[in-house]
Amino acid sequence: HVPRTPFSVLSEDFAASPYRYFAQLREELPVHYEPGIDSYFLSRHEDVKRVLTDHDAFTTETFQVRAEPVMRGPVLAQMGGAEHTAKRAVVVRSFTGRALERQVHAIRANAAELMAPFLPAGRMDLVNDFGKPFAVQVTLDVLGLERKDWPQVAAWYSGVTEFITSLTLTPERRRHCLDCAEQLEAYLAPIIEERRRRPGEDLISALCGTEFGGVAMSNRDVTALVINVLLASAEPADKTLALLFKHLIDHPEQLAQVRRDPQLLGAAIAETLRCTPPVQLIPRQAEHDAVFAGTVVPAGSTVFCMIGAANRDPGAFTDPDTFDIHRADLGTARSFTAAAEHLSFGSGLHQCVGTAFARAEIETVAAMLLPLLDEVRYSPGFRYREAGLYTRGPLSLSLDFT
Ligand code: 2IO
Repeated sequence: HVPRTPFSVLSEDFAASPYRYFAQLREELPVHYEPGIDSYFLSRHEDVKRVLTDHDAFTTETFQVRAEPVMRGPVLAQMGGAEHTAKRAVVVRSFTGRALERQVHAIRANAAELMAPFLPAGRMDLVNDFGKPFAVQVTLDVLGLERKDWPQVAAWYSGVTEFITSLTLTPERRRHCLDCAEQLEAYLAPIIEERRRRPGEDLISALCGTEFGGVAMSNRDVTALVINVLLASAEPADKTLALLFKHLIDHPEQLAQVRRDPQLLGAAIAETLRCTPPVQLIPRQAEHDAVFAGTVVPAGSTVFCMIGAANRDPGAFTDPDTFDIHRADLGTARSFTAAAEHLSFGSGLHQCVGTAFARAEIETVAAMLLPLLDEVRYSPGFRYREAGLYTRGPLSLSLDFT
């Protein structure tokens, strides 16, 4: 007989197209153990939701090894109690309300400048020509860093991201990632000192002015949260924008509706996030033995929540594999709050702090692009490819327009 190779999230087949495997995983392997990395993978909506919301049973301690070495200190997701509440509030404040209104102006200015050179030719790679520089420049604006530094910051931050989002890492790559993190920290150090002396309206200044328990945040603590925001804001943004356009191009009727009524963009973004979440995995650590679908996950285990699989669970969404901005169970407004049914922003205490910002950012730029990209279509010969197991998105999206 021909032995069947056991399923592995580390296989080339899974990396090429994970969506093909999700139904079978949810039905037959809802608790998949991956021996190569000694971790469990959960794919059912109810199990993922439980892990993300039962904070006592599933901790974020795994970030100590998965993130702290490159974040140079603790990120928000690692904190708890009063410290978490206080520091989270500072970050939330810089991404909502008046601050968000200011940012929308910066988003428009960045987008206009970046798209201009590609408009006369009628061709643009939405990922590499536009999305990536756009995502990083917008984040630099929020942090109060110089936009001209973007290529350098982007290079360092991709090393940091690689460390956090790789399931396996060679010693050489690990060294490279740590080098990137050290250089990013060295770049930030004098800027942090300067903001302590002369604060502005940016997030770095706000963090420098934050006290917890009567003590100002240390350089280490500020650095970690700056890198935290840099990553969380920049890494998923170009992916979400490109995925939104891909879904709309693949569904011309829905594209036409969004063109006629840009108010539908919120729903289109929410449905894009549900169908193809840019962050596919969220790790936690089991505090005690836990049982899922009859399988024991032992205390101390690393558990990966498979967001893409959970979002397509027929127990949570009707006809889950269909992209439909009008789906009755979407709830556009809810999709960007703690009441969201999709899990693309996580759930519970550590749910994404940037949900409102993410919506405003993608909505603003998509509303600018749509009227400029008339008859938008894939460039001749373009072959669509996605990459990534942890964060996932199009490698490129070459578009022609009139
Ligand atoms: C930065 C993975 C891009 C976060 C992480 C160590 C913590 C946390 C996330 C997201 C997105 C990044 N995890 N943001 O999944 O802050």
